[in-house]
Amino acid sequence: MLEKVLIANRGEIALRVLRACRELDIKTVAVHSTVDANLKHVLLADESVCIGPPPSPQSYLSMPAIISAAEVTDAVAIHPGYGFLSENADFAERVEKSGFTFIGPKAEVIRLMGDKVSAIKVMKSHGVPCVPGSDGPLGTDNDENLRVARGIGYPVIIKASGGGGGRGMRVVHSEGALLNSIALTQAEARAAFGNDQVYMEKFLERPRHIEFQVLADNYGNVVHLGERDCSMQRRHQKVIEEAPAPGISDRQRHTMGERVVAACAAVGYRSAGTLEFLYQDGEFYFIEMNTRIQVEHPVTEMITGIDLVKAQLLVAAGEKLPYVQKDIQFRGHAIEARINAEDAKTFMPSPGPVKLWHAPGGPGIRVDSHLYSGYSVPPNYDSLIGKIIAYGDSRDTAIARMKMALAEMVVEGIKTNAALHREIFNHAAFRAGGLDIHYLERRLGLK
Ligand code: MV4
Repeated sequence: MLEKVLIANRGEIALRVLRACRELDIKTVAVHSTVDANLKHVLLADESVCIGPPPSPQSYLSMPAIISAAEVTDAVAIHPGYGFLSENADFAERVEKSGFTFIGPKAEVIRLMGDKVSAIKVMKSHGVPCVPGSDGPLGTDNDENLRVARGIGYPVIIKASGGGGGRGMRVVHSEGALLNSIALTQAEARAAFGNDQVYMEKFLERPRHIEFQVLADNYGNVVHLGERDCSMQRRHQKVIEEAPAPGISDRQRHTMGERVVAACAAVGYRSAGTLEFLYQDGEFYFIEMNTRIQVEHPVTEMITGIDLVKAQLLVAAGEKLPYVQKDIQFRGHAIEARINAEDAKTFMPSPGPVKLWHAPGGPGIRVDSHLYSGYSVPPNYDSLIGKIIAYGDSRDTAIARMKMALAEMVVEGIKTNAALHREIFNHAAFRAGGLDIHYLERRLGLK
């Protein structure tokens, strides 16, 4: 087993990784910026190292600071969590070249998936359905680009190959706007990602966002853990996620699962990963792959009974997956509400001292949060302060439990988005399930 793991992250996910390490008797090193010395996982870790000032580029994004911290503490492996350096192929490579284990996929696979054009190409070639599109990067031939768009049919979307997660894209509704839109997206992509490669897809107007979780070891064994519906989002920030996705049949899950597993096996995938799809009119379309543990991983854990972070640690230690696909059973329904330190109406961040934190509980309620009374939320980072995960034998039970949990939770001193959640979970349209990715923004717009 790994002897000592450095946790290259902060907040709730750093605490989640620390807890998984503790279960496996792995020693932990927390790294933190100067404003983060009082983070819960820093106080609990076996050792901690201050790696720099509050701005992320000088601390949580500083590769030399993190690798030096691993060196001085004799850590053997680094868990990157999500965000920060988690999908940085150069970081994964430097970690491994420095003699540590990177808890994630191989650097070359992170790089392959980081380039959306190559990710789509490899997925498509292994039978994963993709959005009708340019099947590769757009070239400089205007007539050819006009032909490609005409073939797909308007509206189309131009996306940066180096983008992802909502960055670097532009919808084009008619032929007159195409060439200018391509040029603008290229210019933005060059400035933002240092890579002006763009591609074209049919723009789906009312899709749901459904993603498949995979888990793989170092020996070619890959399983899928079903799907999550992440359609409830605002400005590309997910608000609520659930598993399974409402209305997806066992048959569809099985078919899609087989395909994503085959594709991941073919690229030599390792660790936890997520394939993002758009789902519209009964069809799945792959759009990108995330090569990290995700914020919403707990809903999958709740319906499968598999601890994804422990699994990441075990496969990083060289263990084989202890299960094959037929051992994976899906049971019940889980929903996650992301609790942010922000105004529930304006979404303005609300950092500051937490005067009182009272976590909800009871049957089927899991709370992943680093909050404690007396903790102060710094203004420098993401506003996620915790996640409530409600599990039940049915979606209705999970929702009922979530409503109780939201009513029970107390956070004093800072504002949170709990009131937004209380409203959503009481709303008939949400209770019916299967809403598209624009629903929340449309509805917030009406108020
Ligand atoms: C799309 C799309 C419609 N059609 N691609 C946004 C984030 C990035 N992961 C891909 N995104 C989209 N790609 C085609 N061909 C709509 C979106 C999209 C979206 C996707 C998932 C979750 C939220 C979204 C919000 C706006 C747009």
